[in-house]
Amino acid sequence: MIDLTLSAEQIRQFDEDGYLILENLLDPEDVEQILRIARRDPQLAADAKGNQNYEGEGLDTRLAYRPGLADDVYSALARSRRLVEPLEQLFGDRVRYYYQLQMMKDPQTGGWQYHQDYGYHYEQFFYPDFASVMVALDPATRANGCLKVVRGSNRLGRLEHQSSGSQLIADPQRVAMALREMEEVYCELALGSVLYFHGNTLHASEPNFSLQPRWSLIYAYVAAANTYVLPDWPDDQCPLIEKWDDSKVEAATQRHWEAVAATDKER
Ligand SMILES: O=C(O)CCC(=O)C(=O)O
Repeated sequence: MIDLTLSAEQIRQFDEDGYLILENLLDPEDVEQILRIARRDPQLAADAKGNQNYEGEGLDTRLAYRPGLADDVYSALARSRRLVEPLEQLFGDRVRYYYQLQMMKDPQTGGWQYHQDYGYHYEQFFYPDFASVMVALDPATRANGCLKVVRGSNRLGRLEHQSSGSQLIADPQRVAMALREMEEVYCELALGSVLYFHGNTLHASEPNFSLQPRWSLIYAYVAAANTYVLPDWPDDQCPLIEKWDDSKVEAATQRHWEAVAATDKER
């Protein structure tokens, strides 16, 4: 069984820098299979929409947002101990799942302006014990618009956010200041690598002007002890994660693969 224990240095890095990349956390072949499913998945194609994450002119950002856990490979991965166990150590707590975002960043599609994910979800959660976990389904490079983060911006607290096209952006004056004071880091990810970033880490991505797609899965989680601000939040929307081992994730992958293959035959 893979040892998922983080070092004290990795935990310190996440606390100070606001992000952590774990290389080889997933098996690249498993990731390739998830991408194969995603590319043929009629439900995903139906859920995909274009966001205008810009004012005026720009390229649309293609994504699917999904609340709740389903019986599919994406939700199986969300429960995988490979993803969740490191996060438990970063939170120092058990983990509740919140939502998933599938980014389908094909060539000539757009990115995101600087924001904090807790900037979006401050109304739901009292504490910023919120993290996003990005799984690269294609290698993510600077050329195909990988995520960029501002190192240490998690320590700024939650910034004011305002609308810009389809998205909320962090106060542009504060972002400019952060970029003067702190380092902007392009998070290139190989297949199998996973990026963890704190809910207050400023992050953005540039459009994909390359010929290579950059698909990814982004899962949002909160620490189990976080407090819902909204009254009576139903537990099924933010369930406490029961971790799955590799064999359960593999079985879900196989089921989903057979389902998309059967749909292909019906067409
Ligand atoms: O994947 C990207 O390009 C950016 C995604 C993002 O900013 C987000 O999920 O909050």
